[in-house]
Amino acid sequence: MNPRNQVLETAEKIRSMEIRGAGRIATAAAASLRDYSLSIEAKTLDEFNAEVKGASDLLLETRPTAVSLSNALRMVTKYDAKDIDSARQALVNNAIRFIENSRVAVERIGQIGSRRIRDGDTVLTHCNSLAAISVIGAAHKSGKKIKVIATESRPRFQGITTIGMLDRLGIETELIVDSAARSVMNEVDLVVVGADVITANGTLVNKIGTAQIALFAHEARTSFMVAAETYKFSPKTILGELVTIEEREAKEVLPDISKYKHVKVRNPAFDVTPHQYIDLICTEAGAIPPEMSYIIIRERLGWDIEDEDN
Ligand code: RUB
Repeated sequence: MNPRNQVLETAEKIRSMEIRGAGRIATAAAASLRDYSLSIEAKTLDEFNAEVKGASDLLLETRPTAVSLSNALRMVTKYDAKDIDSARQALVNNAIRFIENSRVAVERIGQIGSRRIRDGDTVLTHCNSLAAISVIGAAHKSGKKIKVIATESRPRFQGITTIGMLDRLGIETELIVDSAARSVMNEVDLVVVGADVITANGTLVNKIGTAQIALFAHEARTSFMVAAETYKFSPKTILGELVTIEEREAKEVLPDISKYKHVKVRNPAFDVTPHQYIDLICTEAGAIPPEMSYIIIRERLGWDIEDEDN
């Protein structure tokens, strides 16, 4: 196979959501760039760097919302090399480190976040987040008897993936339609969701429907926790950049719209939850209030206002 085709294939899997979830797309992109870098036949370092940039841009375009992709690709391609061999080696090392750190982060988030779950609690989760499931799984593993309520997460039904994972862990789970979230909220002790993006002021961008669940939780005085690796925080939001919300195809919602003359389907994939509705963001660096997001961006991601050109 032409080495570039492997990158195109990964990009297509991310675009079509065969690979999905902010953490999984970030590690898949890092692995794809690592493999591609090993096959680049360049004569000069500039040529090598241009090939890496081309592949990185292809991967980056696939899911416009996920900052995990741009953070991963930035970390993997951050090297200062004098020749092709050392550039290749540095890139491979960066990718290996990113993938391993990402795995450890999810584990650590599980340990930290699970302390917020008490024996006998009912936890509600939305969509399918490895970080959120890590929290729930760690609570269950520590011997706490918990119940989970999982939403279907229309239109792509990621909730079905979630109930499969929870079932394999032996966790008692109830599946609800998305619109039942308010009906069950009074039975819920804690909402745990993942994140696609967290901005400098602690705003959460996550699967469509998250914002209304947060609002219901707020109104019902139910705690709302976000489980997120630090690479889900968006450095560019400290420069004022807004998060792009991905609009996906109409046919995900309505397979055949042709019989309607005056109907348009809208399919935003993510929504925005204000930080006021978030009690806690659980990261591998600790559980923080959303207002501390700026510090995470500066101290963990190493970004400051001067980094505008990066
Ligand atoms: C997935 C989604 C998840 C986050 C976090 O959306 O919104 O909650 O990506 O997941 P999609 P994780 O299915 O459209 O990719 O914790 O696994 O990174």
